[in-house]
Amino acid sequence: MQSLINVSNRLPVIVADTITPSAGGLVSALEGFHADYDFQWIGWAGATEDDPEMRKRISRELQERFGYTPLFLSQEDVSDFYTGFSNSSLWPLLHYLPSYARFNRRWFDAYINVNGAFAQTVAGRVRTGNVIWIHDYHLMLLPGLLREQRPDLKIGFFFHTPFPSYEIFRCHPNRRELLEGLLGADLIGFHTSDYVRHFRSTVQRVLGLTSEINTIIAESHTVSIGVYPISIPSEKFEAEMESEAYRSHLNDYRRIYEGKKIVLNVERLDYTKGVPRRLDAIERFLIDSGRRDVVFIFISVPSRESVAAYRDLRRDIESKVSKINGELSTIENAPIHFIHQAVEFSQLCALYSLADAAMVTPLIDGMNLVAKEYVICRQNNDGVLILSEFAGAAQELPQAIIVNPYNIEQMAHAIRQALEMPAQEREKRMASMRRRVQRYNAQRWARSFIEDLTSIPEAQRRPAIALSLSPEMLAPLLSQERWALFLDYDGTLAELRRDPDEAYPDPALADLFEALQKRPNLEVYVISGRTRQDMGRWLGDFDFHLVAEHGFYFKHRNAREWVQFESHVDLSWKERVADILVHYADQTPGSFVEEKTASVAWHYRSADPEFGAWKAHQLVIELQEMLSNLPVEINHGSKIVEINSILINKGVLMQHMKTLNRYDRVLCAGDDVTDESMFRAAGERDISIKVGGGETAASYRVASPGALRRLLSNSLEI
Ligand code: GDG
Repeated sequence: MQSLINVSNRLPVIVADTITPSAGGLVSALEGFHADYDFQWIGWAGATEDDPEMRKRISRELQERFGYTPLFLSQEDVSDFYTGFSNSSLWPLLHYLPSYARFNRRWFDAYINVNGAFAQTVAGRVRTGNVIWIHDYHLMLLPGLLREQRPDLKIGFFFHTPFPSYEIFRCHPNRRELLEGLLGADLIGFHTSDYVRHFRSTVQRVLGLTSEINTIIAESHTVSIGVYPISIPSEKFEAEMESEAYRSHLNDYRRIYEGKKIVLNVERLDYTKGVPRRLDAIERFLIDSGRRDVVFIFISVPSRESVAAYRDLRRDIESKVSKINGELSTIENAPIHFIHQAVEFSQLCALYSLADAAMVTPLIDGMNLVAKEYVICRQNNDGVLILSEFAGAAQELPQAIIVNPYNIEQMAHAIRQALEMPAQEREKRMASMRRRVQRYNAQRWARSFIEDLTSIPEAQRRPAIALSLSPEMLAPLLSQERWALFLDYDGTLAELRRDPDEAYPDPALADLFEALQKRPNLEVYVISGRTRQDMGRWLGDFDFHLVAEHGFYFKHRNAREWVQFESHVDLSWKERVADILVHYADQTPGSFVEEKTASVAWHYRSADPEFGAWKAHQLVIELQEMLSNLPVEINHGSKIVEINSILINKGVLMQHMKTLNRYDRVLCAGDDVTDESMFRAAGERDISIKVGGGETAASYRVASPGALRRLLSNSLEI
C-alpha cells in the first residue's frame, strides 16, 4: 500500500475533555480516501495546551485512535500565525477582498516559525521518497522548507481557496517569499483553470520565471500546476440517507414545515459567502412576490470569531435577519429561520433532501462543497440549485440557476424562478448535475491529484537542465594545456537585471575573476553584446581580453585601445531598423531601444511579460519581411530582439582567435541565441556550456549564472 502524509493546518478533530472528529470541507473530501492508502495526517490539534504531560496524552490518543500526529501552537502563534497572517491577511486577499486584509510584520515572523515547526514535524516522520500532500494557504512556505531539508520527498500542494489575479496578489508585502515557498512543491493543484491562469501570471510577474501552460521552471526543478476540482464523498451521503436517524429527521421536518416551501442556506459564517446581499435579495423577493409560504433556513456555522471582521459580519447579519422577520412575518410563518450553529450530519442530509431550493451565492469561493452536497441528496432529481457564478463549483454545475451575487434583482428573480420551475425542467437540470457529482467524487479528486504527483518523472525534480559538468570533471582538464575561455557576460556570468546598468560584477564574480587571472594557462575573453563603454568600465581592470558588440570590437588584454574586428561592414540598414524599434518601444511600456555601432536592439525585460512577448513576435515577423535581402541577422534572445550584421558574430571571432593564437582548447559559455554561434564553432575537444533552458548546440548545460560561477570557481580550487 502506498504511503501518503497529509499535512494541513488543522487536524480534523476537536480537542476538549474528550477528542471528537470534526466536520469541514477537506475532511469530507478525504474521508472516502483513507482506506486506499497508508495514510497519516499531520496538523495542529486545535488546542493551545502548554502542559507537557497533557500534550503527550493528546498525542498518544490522536495517534492511536486516528493515526494523526499533532502539532501544538502557543496562544501567541494562534493569534499571529492563524488569526493574524492566515485569516486576516492571506484569506481576504486570496478572496479578492484587499479592503479586509491587514498586514503586520510580526504576523509574518510567526508564519515563518510555524511553517518551520511543520517542516520539522514532517521531516521527523517521513521515510525516503514519501509522498507529502500539503493543504492550503496556512502552509505556503512549507513546500520550500521541506524541499531544502528533504529533496527526496515528492511534495504536492493544494489550494482550497481561489488564487486571485496578479493585481490583487501583488498587494501582499510578502508576495515573493510566499511564492518562492510554494514553488518548493513538485505539483500545485487548484480548483479551476482560472486560478491556474492567475497563479502563472503572478509567478511570471513577481518572480520573472518562465511558465508553460502546466509548468513553471524554478531554479531547482520544474513545478507542475494543474486543475483538480475538489468534490464530495458521494456514497457517504447516499449511505446516510438510508439511516434511521436521517429518516426520523426527515419525517420531523416534513411535519414542521408542512405546506411551506423551503430554501436552504448552509455555510460557515464568512464574509466571502455573500450572506448580507443574499438577505437583501430574499427581502426583495418577499416584498415583490408577496409570498408568505416560504421559509429560508440558514445553517450558519460559527467561524473565526476572534477576527473583528467576522464579529462585525455576524452583527450585520443578525440585524438584517431581525429586520426582515420583523417586517415580513405572519402569524403562520417567519420567513428566515437563522441557526447560528452546526447541525448533525443526518440533520444536514435531511434538510438537503427536503429543501425545494438551495441558495449558494458566495461573493467568491474556491469550490463550495455545499452546492455538490445538495445535488447528491436530490435522489429524485427534484430541487433547484441557485449558484453564484463566482463559486468554483459553477464551472462544473452550469445547469444550476447561475447568478451574480452582487445583483440583488437577479437573485430575487432566481428565487422566484426556482420555486416556479416546471418539474420536467427541474429534473433535467438536476439529473445532469447529479451525474457529474456521482462520477467525479472526492475519491476521484484525491486519486487524480496523487496519481499525477507520484508519476512526476525524476528528471523533472532536478534542475530544469541537468548539471552534467562537474568540477571533478573540469578541474583536471583546466590544469593542463593552453585554454581560451570565451565567456558571455549578462545571463551567463552575471544574473540578468531589469536595469542593465545594475549588472556590474558583484564580489562573488570579482573573486572568480581574480582566480581566473592567476592561472597562466588560461586566457579569458569576456564576449558580450554590450558596448565598449560598459565593458571597459566594469571589466577594464582585469587581465582579460574584451569583445564588445558580439564581436564587432576587440580589446587585447595588453592594449589600451579597442579595434574594429571587421572593417568592411554594411550598416546602411541600421537607421531604418532603429526607427521601427523606436515605434515598438513607444507602443510597449517598459521597453527601450539600445543603439550600438554595428547593431540595434529592442529590450523588453521590464515590459509586461505576455504583452512584451507578443510584441516581440510581431516585431520579428515585420523585420523578417523587411530585411529579407539584407546581410543581417535577427536574434530573438531572452527578452531582447537584436539585429546585427551576419559578418559579425561571437562564433566568427572565437574561431579567429583560436586559430590565430593556437590555443589547445576552448571553453565557451553563454545563455542566449547570440551565443549559439560559439557553440556551433566549438571543436570536438572544446567545451561549450549553455546557461539555462531552451534548445542549444552546446554540449553541456548549467542551470543559472550562479551555477556556472560555482562550477568554474570550484574547478579552479581543486
Ligand atoms: C474551503 C473553501 C472549498 C457546513 N455546515 C455544517 C456542515 N458543513 C460542511 C458542509 C461542507 C463543509 O462544511 C463546507 O465546505 P465549503 O466548500 O462549502 O466551504 P469552506 O469551509 O469555506 O471550505 C471552499 C473547500 O475548502 C474544499 O476545498 O470548497 O471553497 O473555502 O462539507 O457540509 N457539516 C455538518 N453540519 C453543519 O452544520 N455536519
